[in-house]
Amino acid sequence: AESLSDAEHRTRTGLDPESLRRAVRDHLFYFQGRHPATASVNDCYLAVAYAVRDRLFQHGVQSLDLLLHRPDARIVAYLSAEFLMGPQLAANLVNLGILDAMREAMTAFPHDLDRLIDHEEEPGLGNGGLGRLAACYLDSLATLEVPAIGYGIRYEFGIFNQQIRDGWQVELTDKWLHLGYPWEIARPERAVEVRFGGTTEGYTDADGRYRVRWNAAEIVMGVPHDTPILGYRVKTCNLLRLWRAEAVQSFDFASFNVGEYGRAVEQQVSTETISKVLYPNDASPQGKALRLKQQYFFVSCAIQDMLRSHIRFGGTPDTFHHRWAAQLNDTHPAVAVPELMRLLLDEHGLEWDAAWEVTQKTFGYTNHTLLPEALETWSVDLFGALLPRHLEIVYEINRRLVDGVRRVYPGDEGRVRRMSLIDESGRRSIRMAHLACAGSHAVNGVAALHTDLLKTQVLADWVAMRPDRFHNVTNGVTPRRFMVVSNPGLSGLITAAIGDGWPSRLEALRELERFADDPDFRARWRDVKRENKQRLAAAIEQRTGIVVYPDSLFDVQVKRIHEYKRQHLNVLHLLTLYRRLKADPSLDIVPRTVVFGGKAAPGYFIAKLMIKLVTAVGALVNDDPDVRGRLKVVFFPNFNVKVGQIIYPAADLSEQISTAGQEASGTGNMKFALNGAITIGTLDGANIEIRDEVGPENFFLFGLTADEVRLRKAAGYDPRAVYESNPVLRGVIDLIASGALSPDDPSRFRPLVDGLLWHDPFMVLADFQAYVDCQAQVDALWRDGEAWTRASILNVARMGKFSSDRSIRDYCERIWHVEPVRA
Ligand code: 7GP
Repeated sequence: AESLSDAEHRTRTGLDPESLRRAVRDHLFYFQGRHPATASVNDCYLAVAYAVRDRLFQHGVQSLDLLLHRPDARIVAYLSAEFLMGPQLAANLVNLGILDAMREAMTAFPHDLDRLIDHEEEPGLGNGGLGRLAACYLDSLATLEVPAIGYGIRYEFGIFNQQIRDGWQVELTDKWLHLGYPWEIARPERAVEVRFGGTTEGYTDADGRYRVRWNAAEIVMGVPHDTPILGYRVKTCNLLRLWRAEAVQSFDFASFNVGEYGRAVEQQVSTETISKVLYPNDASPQGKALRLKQQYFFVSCAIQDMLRSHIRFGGTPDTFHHRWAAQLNDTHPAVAVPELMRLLLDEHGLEWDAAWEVTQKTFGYTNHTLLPEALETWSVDLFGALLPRHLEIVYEINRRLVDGVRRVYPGDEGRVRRMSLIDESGRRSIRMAHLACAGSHAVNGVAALHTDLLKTQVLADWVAMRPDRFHNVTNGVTPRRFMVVSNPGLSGLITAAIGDGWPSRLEALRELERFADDPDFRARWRDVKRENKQRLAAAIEQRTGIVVYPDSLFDVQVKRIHEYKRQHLNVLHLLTLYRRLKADPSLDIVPRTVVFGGKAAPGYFIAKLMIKLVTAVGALVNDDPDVRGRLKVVFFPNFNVKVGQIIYPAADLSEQISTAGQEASGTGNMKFALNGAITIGTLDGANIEIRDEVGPENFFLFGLTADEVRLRKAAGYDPRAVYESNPVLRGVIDLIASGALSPDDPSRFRPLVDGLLWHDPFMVLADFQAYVDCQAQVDALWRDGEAWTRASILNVARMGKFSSDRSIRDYCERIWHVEPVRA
């Protein structure tokens, strides 16, 4: 029970139901101009959001704003081209501790709180794992009371909305701003200028020193938009600061005056294109000029903003790194390295060595993928045309780097070529990962295996030269959003058992272990899961028309669609089950509902074909009288954070089946296990660490290891031979190839089948039998409901390591060297 002083404190700070009710009513009247009786859902949503935002800012004014006046505090700047924040209302209410109070307050209005939460659209300013990780980290930074700002781009259009039409993915524009976005506040008075193109020239300054001036050809304004980020039940409120590109002058008056109205706005349109749309490619950059412009745009805004506040509050350029610890979320912001150098050298007059020391001490670099096609490079020509001064600086960084390599390894020109920032094979290009390594004091991977592979393969030469700069920081996810907000049933049950400290001290979940053998607790655990499955079943029927049964095993794979993630391996298993049932309709099988979800990059043909394959299998299986509802296949459209919050709590089985060595970490794997799903997975990414924590007996392991994959490939992998020697595999492959799944176009899936038979770079066929056998073990455990529930409880109890709070503590200690500041 709450103490009296707590309740008093709430009233005084406007957090009690009566104050909240008044605040919502005021916002309805004064912001929306509506009377409660006639207010629409959106009116009520906006009024509630503003009332909540007021309370966030109240905290914010007391933390970050005051902090800037304290010269000693170090602030984290998380630089990321993507922040996949998810819906804000419920998460903010939970962090403020007023979810119930607001629910009560809203009984006086025509729409209840849950209706408003459901109405909210999310800002989809990210593609997948990397963007969502950034959002989890902001939540944890605030919760741990570490001052931080997330810097990124305020895309007008985020990740596309996915519709499924006739089984195919169709992309629709995401208009997340169309009903108004109440969580942010624009700060036009803090706009900064960003320049592009033009030329550079040398000159001698007043002290007789050689300097460089950049005469740019284009100027763009960056306007910051701030969203407050409140920690869980603390007073720290940090900031997400996203930049929108705006033309310096809306009209070119010269053109306007001669009557060319169209020409007059052209420049404005082209400028504002910079923050127009998020590139929808997960892990395969396109090398387009606009993308480089986006990267430089937000990075330049961020670094200028950081320098400005540092100096305004009494700092000097040479102490910039005392104030700021900046993290590069993959290489998208890597141009921050030459940008900080440029500002320190050209605008603040530092010498090279001093500027370089500040730069290296400022930055850390996190790598998120080993996929060769995902390692960003920019053609030297393009880079030089847009950023001529930065190209000079990159060349100078490289000259010194290469000198260093030659000093340590005389005569080893192969090594020089491999480590150079410039790839000289073919069209010359800048290797952004090398630039990020060169400019950072710390480089990290996102799970133990990934860091090992990074160190022994992709960045081995860098490790040889600077071994102590490499670290592992295993990813984590926020238990506030992914348990408290999205799974109130389970959270309530856990709190009733072990108290309410676990959301900010996730290791405390261990105390659940002693309930794993308690029959009563197990029964309640199952009840919660069943309710969550009913909710998902209703959502599935509403969105796809498919009826599924909550008593079946919910077997779920949601994530971006990619060959390395092997959604097609899952499909091969499904078809294996289907063929068994067709051969013997009276077979006693475990009823399963197999749910898929995820977006495919619009230009990734095979990924889109995989979606069509899933829906085609659904069409074949779902209404087959021989199947009798024992197998259901669902493609849940438009997977995003909001959909995830319905799906993770309802899953029994979590599919984490990437080819070993390919998935850097995975974070969905953590969200599932924290909600009581048991994982079927390979030894890849963080799966390895999850299995170590939950115990091998509570994890379904299958497949080749990363080493075995490598050896098998080196020995000359022949997928055709696997196909020939396995009749079950042959059966399913032949079924797909036969055209039975695509009667209107029998050769539709040929590219997929041929890819598997002749290349199979992700070893789908090699792992097929192990996967099918492992799924049989899943069935066996499922048939023993008590044993399954026990394993489910133990999974949750042992997942404490995967809170993003732990990850952020690791970054603070090992990479950023920052301390919490109590607001
Ligand atoms: C993802 C990785 O694929 C995933 O394994 C990891 O959990 C996540 O980052 C967070 O670390 N990578 C991306 O989302 C991505 O876009 C390209 O990588 C740079």
